[in-house]
Amino acid sequence: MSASPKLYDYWRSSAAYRVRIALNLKGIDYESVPVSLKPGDDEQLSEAYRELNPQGLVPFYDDGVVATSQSIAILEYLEEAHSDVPLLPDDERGTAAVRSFCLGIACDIHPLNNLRVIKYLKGTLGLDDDQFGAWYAHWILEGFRSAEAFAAEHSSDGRFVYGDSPTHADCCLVPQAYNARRFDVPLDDFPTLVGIVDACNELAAFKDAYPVDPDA
Ligand SMILES: N[C@@H](CCC(=O)N[C@@H](CS)C(=O)NCC(=O)O)C(=O)O
Repeated sequence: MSASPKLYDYWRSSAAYRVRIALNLKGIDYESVPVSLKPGDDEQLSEAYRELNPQGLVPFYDDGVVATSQSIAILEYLEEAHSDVPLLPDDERGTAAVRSFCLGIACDIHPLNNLRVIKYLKGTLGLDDDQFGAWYAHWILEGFRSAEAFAAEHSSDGRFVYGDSPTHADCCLVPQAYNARRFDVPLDDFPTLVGIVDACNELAAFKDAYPVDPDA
């Protein structure tokens, strides 16, 4: 394994943000290699980056042993390769529940609001800002309704989605809530989720992963 794993990253990518949190929680030092998704830069679509990841999306992770795209695949790999700090419950039922929560966010909310979808809605289909805002909010609110019920059932004390320690579920929830707040989606109906996000954001691993614009 190389001394410094590389995370191909963009500060505001919520999928990359999931991985940054997991790396921090596990205490894995890594090098962040910026791939600018900023319209006009579009480095994710460059030939050089597509040679690495033909999907043209971030994140991409390479530690010299495994080189892979897809944040959930990366989280699962990190779990296998760095099991000293577990981010999945130690029983099958809990693990299945956490995976289900994560895929609810990663497969059923995030892809509907991703950058290329936004570009298509606003550019190709010509949605105005209000129509786009309604689309964006709809899919977050729809997904967060079941996420709220899940967290209310499974969180031990309101600090984490499942049980009393951080899991992949928190790695997925916190970035999705960041996206919601970025686009002013009201989260008043999700007190359990908001409490968890705010509690997680007090922890160093989450703070250090928080999106910071390098050009600000
Ligand atoms: N399912 C992928 C999603 C990756 C993804 O959509 N990344 C976004 C940033 S959050 C991206 O690279 N978007 C670039 C684009 O849409 O052109 C994962 O979980 O890694």
